[in-house]
Amino acid sequence: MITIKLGDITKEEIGAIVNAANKGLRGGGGVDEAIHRAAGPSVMEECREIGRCNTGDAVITGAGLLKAKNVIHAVGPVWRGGEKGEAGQLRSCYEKSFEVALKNGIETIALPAISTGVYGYPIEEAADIALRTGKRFEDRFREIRYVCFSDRDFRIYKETLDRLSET
Ligand code: AR6
Repeated sequence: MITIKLGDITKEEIGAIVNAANKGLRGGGGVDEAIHRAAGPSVMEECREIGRCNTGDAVITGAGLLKAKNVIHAVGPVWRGGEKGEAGQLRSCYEKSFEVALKNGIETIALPAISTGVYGYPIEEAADIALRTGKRFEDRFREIRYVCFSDRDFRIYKETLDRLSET
């Protein structure tokens, strides 16, 4: 099942939440900062041990003080105009997030709109990739939950899912 909600992903009680991380797994702003702040230091310690993660890939850690059981740190692309392979990289980081979740027996997963904040990816195009990729994995999860942080993003996700469901 695919669901879309408006909210703060750090509050989700779920198998795993996905973080929009950077290659150095060193934390930063946006959802990354919120997740590390809420999780406490253990998640950053695990990230340090892992070291780094390429763009388009994802790694898993525990979730410290969060209600989720795991955090999957996915690295989306920086938007550079759309002709530098960004779409493939964004698709890949969703695929890798789902694959690492499945490998770890996770049946419910919450995801933010990766790359659409600091990294500047246009929300309409990013939502299309996020939801198309989710639909390909839908049967293998109990729930894939997209957590939007603004009314606008929430509306765009809803409209995109409706459109994809029609075809
Ligand atoms: N819950 C759900 N979504 C959130 C939350 C939250 N608590 N906080 C922000 N968002 P961003 P990026 C949304 O900038 O573009 C960091 O510095 C936000 O509104 O967090 O992938 C990292 O360390 C937006 O829709 O991630 C990297 O260096 C979405 O999360 C870099 O930013 C993603 O925005 C990654 O940039």
